[in-house]
Order: sequence, then structure tokens, then C-alpha cells
Amino acid sequence: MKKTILLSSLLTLFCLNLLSQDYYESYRKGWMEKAEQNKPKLIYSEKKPKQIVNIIPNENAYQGWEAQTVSPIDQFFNQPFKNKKEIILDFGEHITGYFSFSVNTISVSADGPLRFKFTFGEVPSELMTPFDSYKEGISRAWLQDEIVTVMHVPSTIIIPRRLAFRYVKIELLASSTYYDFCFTDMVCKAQTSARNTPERLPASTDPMIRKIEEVSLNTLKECMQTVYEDGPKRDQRLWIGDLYLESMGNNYSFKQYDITKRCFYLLAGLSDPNGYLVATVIENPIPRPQDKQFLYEYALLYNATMKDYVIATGDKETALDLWPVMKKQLEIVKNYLLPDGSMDFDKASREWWIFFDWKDGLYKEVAFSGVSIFAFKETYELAKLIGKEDEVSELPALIKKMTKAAHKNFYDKKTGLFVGAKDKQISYASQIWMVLSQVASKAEGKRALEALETSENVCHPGTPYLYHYYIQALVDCGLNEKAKEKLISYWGGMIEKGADTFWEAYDPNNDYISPYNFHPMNSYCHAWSCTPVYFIRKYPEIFQ
Ligand code: RAM
Repeated sequence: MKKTILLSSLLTLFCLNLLSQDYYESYRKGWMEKAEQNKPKLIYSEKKPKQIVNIIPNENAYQGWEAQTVSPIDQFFNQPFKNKKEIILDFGEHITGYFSFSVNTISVSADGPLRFKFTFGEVPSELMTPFDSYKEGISRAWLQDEIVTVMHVPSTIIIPRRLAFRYVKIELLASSTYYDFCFTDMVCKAQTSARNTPERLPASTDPMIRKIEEVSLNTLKECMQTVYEDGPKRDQRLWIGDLYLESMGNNYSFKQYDITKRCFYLLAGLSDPNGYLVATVIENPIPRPQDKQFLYEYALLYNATMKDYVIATGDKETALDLWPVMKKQLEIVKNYLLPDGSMDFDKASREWWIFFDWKDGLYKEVAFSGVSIFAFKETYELAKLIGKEDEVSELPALIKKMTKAAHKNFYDKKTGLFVGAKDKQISYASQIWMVLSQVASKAEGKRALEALETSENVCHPGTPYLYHYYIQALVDCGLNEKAKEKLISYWGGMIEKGADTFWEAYDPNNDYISPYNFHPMNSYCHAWSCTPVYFIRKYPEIFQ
């Protein structure tokens, strides 16, 4: 009896120990060191305001506001400001960096402090929509308004937070009746780690494609800091889904691979002790994961990103070093794989954040199966590239079985569309992921993507993130003309609405779409919308 009790307590202790063990214990330190060694250098430049503008209501303008030129910037510097009280300046381009300004008295010396409110906006509406109506959700402090008290005049003040903006509104909140003052200087010390200059597109390229590429590159450049950020205004951090698309853009433009390498190592080094990747990590003040932020397909897209990286760079060493992470992520899919090859979507939904798009009401069962098969395929391709296919030799048979099951469960022969087993919603996401996973044959995929345009009650993409996969699906099915047409109408549509960097959320029919129910909270320079440059460069015969 005593012996049994002793044995079972030993067993419990052993199990507890296993549970509390860190899956990558012996690797983490080395991975974090490599992340540090590959931190890209930031490059700085000084940017100054270009002109004075007014932002006026216009129901035909994007989000109801339009910036109009008032006068050149020399009408601002060294001009009395006390009675002016408010002004909006335009820097003429999207900038990420640190903002400073200098003030001085005019004639008599200062007898007291000044107080200003600065509001920075990536798009005009941010300067005109009162921020305090935002009540809940992510932090109100992401919104870029700052109250600054200048105790001594003259002086130069630097706003401590890093900003991302094109426009700045200055409001004078307090001053002395005894003296007037003026702004003598204003600079934004802009920063990015994008240092290379991509080759120019051939002169014969369609001017709209050229413009779209320029805005894509600006978007990517602004998001390339010491990691690939999702957006320099918000959330200023690395997310795996954004990394996937940014590194794709980078592979075809700046071709700077230190930043990609750093991101791989950071994510591995900061993964959960259970071995699964956390969807997002924060760099400052010390690198850390966002606790328990597990996002199903993001964990899997790490492997796909690595496959593309190895093809672009030939750097098998990094892939081999991080192979244990990629192998472990396969387990995530296996946890929901049923004996007949179908996937337990309900169970996965309870245990993971399944994303695909910011779109209310999107039913994700089909896309969930698609991305799981896609991840297996990409990982197998990677394994072959680095000589590890023996370690994942079960994958080809699993892929076959899962493909068969998904086709059987989701394909509606009559309509030619893929719909869920439980919910028959027709969505872009479902068709896209059935194409990308090759559950749909090329002909079926073509039919499904075309049918989306004539069907009713279709759930459309809400973000350029899903739209990226849509363009890829069109290309994969050979719908080249349509891919070009859609790329021009979607990203070109943002340009026509005034974008100088591409946005986090965009629905051509709803300018106010916002994952946060408050459009000023959206990021208007967002990593995952930078991929036109990838399409334009990878498929010149289609897009150039
Ligand atoms: C947004 C982030 C990021 C994305 C996640 C899922 O809030 O900005 O781009 O990856 O959502």
C-alpha cells in the first residue's frame, strides 16, 4: 500500500514537472541573442512641415473631411501666434518619428508659460473627430493627442512619444496677455530601418500600378523599424500574420533580411513554454510576448514565412536552427484533426482565436480547414528545402486525407461554392482558403471566385489582409486579368481617397469601417496592406 502511494506521488510529481517544463528551455537564450544581433540599424532623416492647410467637411471626401491648402509654410514660422490660436500643418507625407518644435517671444520677454494641444493624424478625419467619444476597448492613449506646457520661452521641446502622422493640429490652450510669441522651428526626426532602394519599375508600367507600388513601399518602409511593426501608430509591434506579408513584400523590394531573421528569433525566443508561438510580441521596455495571445493561423504562418525566407535568401542555417519550433507548430493542427481527415472547428474555436479578417459575422470553418492544409503543405516544402522531410514524413498522407475530407464537407457542386458544414454563409474567406490550400482544383477555384461576384449575401473582406489572399487566389487560379483589375480597384481606391500609405481596414463601400468601432483608432499605415509590391514584382507579366 505504502509503495503504491509513493509510486503514485512520484508519478504526479513527474507529470507536474513535465507540465511546468519549458519546451525550448535550452534554446531560448541563444535565440534571444541572435534576435539582438540581427536588430537592424535605424536610419534618421529630418522632415519639416510643407504647408498650412484647412481641414473642411466634404461629404464626398474620405470619412467626410478634406485637407485644403491655405498657404506656404513661411506664413507660419516667425509669425505672431497668440491671436491665431489654432493651425493645421501638413508635412506632405507620412512620417514616423520624434517631433520637436521651438518657440520664441516676439519683442518683450516672456513672463509665463505656454500650453498647447497637439493632435497628430495620419488622415484628415483624425484631426477633426473628438477623441474623447472613444470609451472602451484598446487604449485611448493610442490616439495621438498631447498636451504640452512650455515653461520657458524661448525653448525647444521634444514630444517624448514616437508619432506616426502627416498632419498636425496645434491649439493654443493658455498664454500670457503680456507677450506674443511665434514658432521658430519644427522638425520630425523620421526613422525607419529600410535602407535599400528597390530597382525602378520599367518605364512602360501602367502609371496607376507605379503609384500603387510607391504607396506600398512607403507603407512597408514606415513599418520597418527594429521589427516589422503592424503599424507605426498602432500597435507598434510584431504580429506573425503581418510579418508574413511584410517579409513577402521585403523579399521583392528592399531585400533586407536581418529584420526578418530578428523577427523569427524574437518570436521563437518569446514563445509560450508549451512550445506554441504567441501571435504578437512587444519590444519595449524589454522584449516580451503579449500574454496568452494565441492566434491559430498566425502560429502556422510562421512556417510559411520561413519557407519564403529560405527561398529568398538560401539561409538554411536559420531554418535548421528554428526547425524545432516549426515542427512543434504542426501539433496545433493535429490537435483538431479527426480520424476521417476533417477538422474539429468547434473545439479549436473554443481554444484559439481564429482570425482571418476583421469582419463581423464571418463564419470561419472552411477557411480554418484550408489554412491547416496550407500550413502542412508549406511546412513540408520547407522540410524538403532543408533536408528534414524524414521528420515529417506523415504530412503527405495527412494532406491527402484532409483535402479529401474538406472537399467532401464543404463543396457544393450545384453552386460551385465552398460553404461550411454547419453554416452555409458564402464568404470570400472560404473560397480563398479552399484555393490556397488546393482543396479546390484550379477549375473549381476559378468557378468559386467568379461565383462570388454574382451570388447574394456574400461576406466581403474587411481588410487588405484578407484582400491580399484574394489576389493570390485569383493568380493561383489563372484569373490574371481579374487579379490586376482587383488590385487596381482596391489599393488604387485607397489612393483615390487620398492614401499616402495603405490602411489597416478598407471597405470600398464603407469609409468608416473599424475593428474598434471608432475609425480614428484605425491604423492608416498598416503592414499587412503593403503587398501590392510583392504581386507587382513577383508576377511582372500580370501586373507591370
Ligand atoms: C490588429 C493588429 C495586427 C493584426 C491583429 C490580428 O489589431 O494591428 O495587424 O495582426 O489585429
